[in-house]
Amino acid sequence: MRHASWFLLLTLIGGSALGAEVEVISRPGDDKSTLETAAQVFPHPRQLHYQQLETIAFIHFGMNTFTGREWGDGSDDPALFNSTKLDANQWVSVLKQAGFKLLIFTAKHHDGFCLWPSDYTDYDIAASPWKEGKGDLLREVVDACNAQGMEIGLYLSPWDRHHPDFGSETYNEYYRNQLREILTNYGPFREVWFDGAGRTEPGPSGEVHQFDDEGFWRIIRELAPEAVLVGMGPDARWVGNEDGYARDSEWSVLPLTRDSVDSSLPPEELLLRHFEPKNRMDEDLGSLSALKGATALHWYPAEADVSIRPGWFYHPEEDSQIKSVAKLTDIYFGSVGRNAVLLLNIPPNKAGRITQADADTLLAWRQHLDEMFETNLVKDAAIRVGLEEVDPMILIDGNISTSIQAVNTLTFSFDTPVTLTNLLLQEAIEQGQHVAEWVLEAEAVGGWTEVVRGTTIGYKRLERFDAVTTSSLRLRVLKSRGAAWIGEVGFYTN
Ligand code: FUL
Repeated sequence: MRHASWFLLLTLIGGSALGAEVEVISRPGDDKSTLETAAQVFPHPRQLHYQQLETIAFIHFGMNTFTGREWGDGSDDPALFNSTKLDANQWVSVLKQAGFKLLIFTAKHHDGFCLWPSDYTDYDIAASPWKEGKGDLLREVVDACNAQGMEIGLYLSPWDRHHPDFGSETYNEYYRNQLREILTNYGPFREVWFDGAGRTEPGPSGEVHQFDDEGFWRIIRELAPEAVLVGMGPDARWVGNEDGYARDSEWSVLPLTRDSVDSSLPPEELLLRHFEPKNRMDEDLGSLSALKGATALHWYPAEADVSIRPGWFYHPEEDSQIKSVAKLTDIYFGSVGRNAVLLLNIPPNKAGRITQADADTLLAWRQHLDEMFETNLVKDAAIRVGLEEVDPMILIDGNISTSIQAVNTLTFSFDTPVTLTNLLLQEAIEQGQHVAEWVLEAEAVGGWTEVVRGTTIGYKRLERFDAVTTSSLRLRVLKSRGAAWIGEVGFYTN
């Protein structure tokens, strides 16, 4: 029953049957064809890697740190940028201890001030007094990440309130040049974050800027092929709020387009040609009714972003408003636990350090999560799918690609009663996202009683509930798009 052998078998009998990150619907408008196609869409390896990071750190640092603003207008004097104890190694070391594996750094925010000495502008760190104009903060961050084994992501704000040509094609050329400059001289980058802000703001000429999105993505695919393009990019989407919470039903398979498509094109080409950058904020993005009318579907998971403080940049007056461990844990359940990646922002202060209070909170939060998920009670269960006994290791080995096909009820029996308060479920998403409804029940005097029920699972589903003590639990998949492959199950007490 090990998924691996099933996967191997399918691999042996032919590639295309396995699906891809983009799939064309053979009979658009037909429900059966739409759902069958949806079941075949699964992540590109770079998207799978990204989803498995679970939590990503975000650093907002720049001109706004010194002016106390959130959105600079691009007129601030570079002389304001100066930091006394700036230490990118401290950032990375705190974030690493807090369990992050990727850090996204704001090399340029909306104010246009560049934190590396750019060949394409004078409005950059070389014009500041920091290190007498010889500093390169992007280099320091990338070096610290590389030295400490942290992956690096790039935030290069498309909206630029300083550049005089914003609003015209000349600015696109500038942005393309800067992308090439950064991706050639720094890296390797694993994510590029395309902010949606400023897409309706007029530039100095009064024109709303028309971004060359496709041109930008193609440069990144060429120079940083492992990087996921997030936000206004086609590989992962902004969840739709800045609170860190995903939807209750968070599907990763979304309509790519309703236009006619050339099905002979490779998935990558279909994606770059047809993807439309826009905010996807509707509550329902992936049910059958949301997919209806699409001609092609793609793997487009959610990323939920939030700051540990009210602002994205550091402001001393917010020192007393650092989110608590309990709040961050709730956010974790509401993002990672709902099939999204959590992007958590931790802004360094003017001195160029993550404050002790932010660091302490982060470490306490991670420790709390580690303790919560330390002992998986499933290890002591006898597990059956229908009547067939299965090896519990398949469901607790931390590897979603060893999985069980939930053709039938999964039953977990214990020799002595267990008490649980938390549930973890994961689908083997390298095969796609299939489960649409499930229920966990416990055996009690008089029969089975419901513990918790939900809709989607996807990469991960986490639930908390009042303590239940029982010797037998069962998981039933009630609705699924084709076969439901369960990669991991966890029962925990805290
Ligand atoms: C938003 C920006 O306008 C904020 O300043 C911040 O960078 C946030 C992550 O994205 O769109």
